[in-house]
Amino acid sequence: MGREDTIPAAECPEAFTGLRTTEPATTAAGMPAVVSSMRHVWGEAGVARGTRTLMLLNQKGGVDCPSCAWPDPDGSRSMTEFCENGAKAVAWETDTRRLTPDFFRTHSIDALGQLSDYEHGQLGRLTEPLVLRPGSRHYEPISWDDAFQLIAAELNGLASPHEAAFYTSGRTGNEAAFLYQLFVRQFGTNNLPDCSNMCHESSGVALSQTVGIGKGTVKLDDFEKAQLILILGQNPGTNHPRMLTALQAAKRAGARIVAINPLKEAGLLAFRNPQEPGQLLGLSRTALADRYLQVKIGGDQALLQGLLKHLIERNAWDSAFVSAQTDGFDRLRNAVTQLAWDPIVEQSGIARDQIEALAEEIGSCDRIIACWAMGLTQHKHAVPTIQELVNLLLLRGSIGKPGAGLCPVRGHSNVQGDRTMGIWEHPPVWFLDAIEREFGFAPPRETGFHTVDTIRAMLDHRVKVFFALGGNFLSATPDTQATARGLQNCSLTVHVSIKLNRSHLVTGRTALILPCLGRTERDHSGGKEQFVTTENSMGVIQLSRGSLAPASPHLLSEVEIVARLATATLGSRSAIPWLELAADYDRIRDHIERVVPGFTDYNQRVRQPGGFYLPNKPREGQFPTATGKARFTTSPLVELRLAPGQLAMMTIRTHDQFNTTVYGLEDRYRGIHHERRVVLLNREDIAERNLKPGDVVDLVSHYHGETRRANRFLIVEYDIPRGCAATYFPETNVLVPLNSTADGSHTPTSKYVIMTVEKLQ
Ligand SMILES: Nc1nc2c(c(=O)[nH]1)N[C@H]1C(S)=C(S)[C@@H](COP(=O)(O)OP(=O)(O)OC[C@H]3O[C@@H](n4cnc5c(=O)[nH]c(N)nc54)[C@H](O)[C@@H]3O)O[C@H]1N2
Ligand SMILES: Nc1nc2c(c(=O)[nH]1)N[C@H]1C(S)=C(S)[C@@H](COP(=O)(O)OP(=O)(O)OC[C@H]3O[C@@H](n4cnc5c(=O)[nH]c(N)nc54)[C@H](O)[C@@H]3O)O[C@H]1N2
Ligand SMILES: [Mo]
Repeated sequence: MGREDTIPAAECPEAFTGLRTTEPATTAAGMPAVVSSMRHVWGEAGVARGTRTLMLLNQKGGVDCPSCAWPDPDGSRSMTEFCENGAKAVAWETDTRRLTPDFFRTHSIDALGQLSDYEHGQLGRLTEPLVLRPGSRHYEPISWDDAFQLIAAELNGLASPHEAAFYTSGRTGNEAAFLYQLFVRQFGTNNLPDCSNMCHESSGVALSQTVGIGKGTVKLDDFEKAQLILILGQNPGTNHPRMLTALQAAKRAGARIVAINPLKEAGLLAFRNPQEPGQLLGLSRTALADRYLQVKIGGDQALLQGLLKHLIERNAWDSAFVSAQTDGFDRLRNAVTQLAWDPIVEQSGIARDQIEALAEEIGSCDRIIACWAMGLTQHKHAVPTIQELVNLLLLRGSIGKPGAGLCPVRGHSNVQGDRTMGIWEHPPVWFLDAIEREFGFAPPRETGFHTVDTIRAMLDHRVKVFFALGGNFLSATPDTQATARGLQNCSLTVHVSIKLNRSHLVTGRTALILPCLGRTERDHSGGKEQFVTTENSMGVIQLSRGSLAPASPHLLSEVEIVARLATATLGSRSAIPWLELAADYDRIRDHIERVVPGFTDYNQRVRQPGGFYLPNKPREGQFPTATGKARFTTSPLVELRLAPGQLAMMTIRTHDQFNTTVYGLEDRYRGIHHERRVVLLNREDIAERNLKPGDVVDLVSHYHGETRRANRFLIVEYDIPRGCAATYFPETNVLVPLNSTADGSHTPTSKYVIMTVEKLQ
């Protein structure tokens, strides 16, 4: 695609902001993290207000941090149970600046499109519902009632309910999520795409096929009982900083840590715990990874197959566990013994003796935890790769006992809970049956659209109304320009949001922004103090109660927005008392209790300090699969081939962002300062192309004869394997091909974009 037909507002402007590089850090956190936290919180939220909110973060009965889904300790918690990036998330949300309708009167959507993603966040909190009328370039205020009537008229005017799609981002609490999917299903469709489709969907698919549940199996206290912790494709120092405390405790209890990552991430190398005075002052630190394998991008499947081959050829499996608890082992044994070492070494980029040394270490342990995130899930072969990891743990009997198990580290703070609540385009039959029983209507049974299908359907006019409960669909999805065209094809696009983002600027014929309460704010819906509940990465359900005054008196809670939307749209077609439910979230929880297993005495148990764990059979060594056993799987090694000159590019997060929300321009640990338009390349790959650090290049991606282009990136020399490149998400989402998705999970392959660099003349 040329750049002539692009929609400029869809992408962050190309201007450089002033790159400076320093040596990458070899230790995470410590004093710089504390200083950075306070700078953000005091700067944006004010000193007293900001400090008070931070003290409630992740406390029992306080606010569930709106940043990542890492769990809180079950027992006593420290006074400051938050991290630098949680502090930034809170600062961003509790911003004292306001984005009022006046501002939109003087700023068109075209002018706003020229601001950067960072600048959008600095405009402050949205205060009133806004509408962009057909043909207008300016948002203007609209009353809540008129907004709901407008949406209802569009939805009810569709030829079929399947012409609407209802997206969810993973910050939405359980109560709003449950009500939302209920509304969407009573409206008549399962078109419920969500951010999970782009995130841990591959983990869900891989795990449900093998251990019978699409979630992880470890608890936080398993870390201290583990002998060995494998961390693949995850950057916890930035994205789950509180995980470093768990890793530190594990190290002190004698565990060894193995990091598998193309980059030497600071948070995998060493940690200075800000809670410990000596470490805070920089006098000491805890070394983390004992072994660091700088795998090539996409090379984990090969590496894992090499490990399995060595272990099985050395008879190093737990025969009692394998014979009693699993099936499929003989097939796996046959498959791996036939594997050749050359492709394993070639694709992983790791020498055979290193693979064998790690295999020996794994073979000497039976309490192993495997952690992973987007470095494994966003590949074409993500599902088989995660299944090789399951094979590895099953081989060692490392699932279903203390100190061992699978730990897919979730992203958004309630992404796991939203799925439990039924935000899913193909929910299980039992779930729909339970909805039918509880609410007395027949929910649709056909599979709905996931995220990529939604974009395709908007592109060919099969979806005409797009509604988003949170998130930033335009910037988070692959192929930004295609998504932009899809959104523009819609008759109506609606975003429930707390701040302005790019998805509000590239719209359907009519567009609405519905501003809602943030998690840190008091929720007095129905005149009563309400709280919401969330599920963390380890299946703990806990309550979250905001304490700050809302950013504006006009804000509604997400729950109330959904209830009023349902009332306006369904009218007398629905017997569900939506507004009564929204006036007392306990009533929503009573329904959830009767629909979703594991929520017995929900209202009572969630009020207990720390909440409660959902049942998790594999954690107890039971596997709810078709055969009642955990399943070994075999998959052929996927061949990764680059043509001469091509690079495999991963799109990753800096230390100063939450997904598409840009808090600042620093990637402190990687030593990349004040610039996001960078491409990290190996020294030899730079030299081979007659380039040098600081050169400006365009990036061109290649997929089945299609090319996509992102202009103007600065070359940074970095310690990354040959043939690999790294750039920041979302600036390079424009390069991610829409149709390049993971087999079995439809997750965009954001960590393996085949591209070339072109020097500007
Ligand atoms: N502060 C902050 N916290 C966040 C987020 C945020 O943006 N900011 N996002 C949240 C969300 S939604 C999510 S899903 C998580 C994301 O958490 P992560 O998955 O840690 O995030 P990414 O930046 O995508 O990092 C992927 C890591 O995988 C490595 N990697 C990439 N490709 C490969 C590969 O092929 N093999 C291996 N072994 N490694 C690879 C990269 O070098 C990088 O270290 O974090 C959550 N928490
Ligand atoms: N290239 C590339 N693309 C990726 C990824 C990648 O690694 N590389 N990662 C993928 C992953 S893992 C994920 S999870 C998705 C994320 O996709 P999304 O969840 O869609 O994106 P976010 O950037 O998290 O959404 C941020 C927006 O949410 C809104 N928001 C914040 N708080 C609230 C709230 O309390 N309520 C409401 N209603 N809105 C709120 C704000 O307005 C903000 O602009 O992106 C995916 N896209
Ligand atoms: Mo995510």
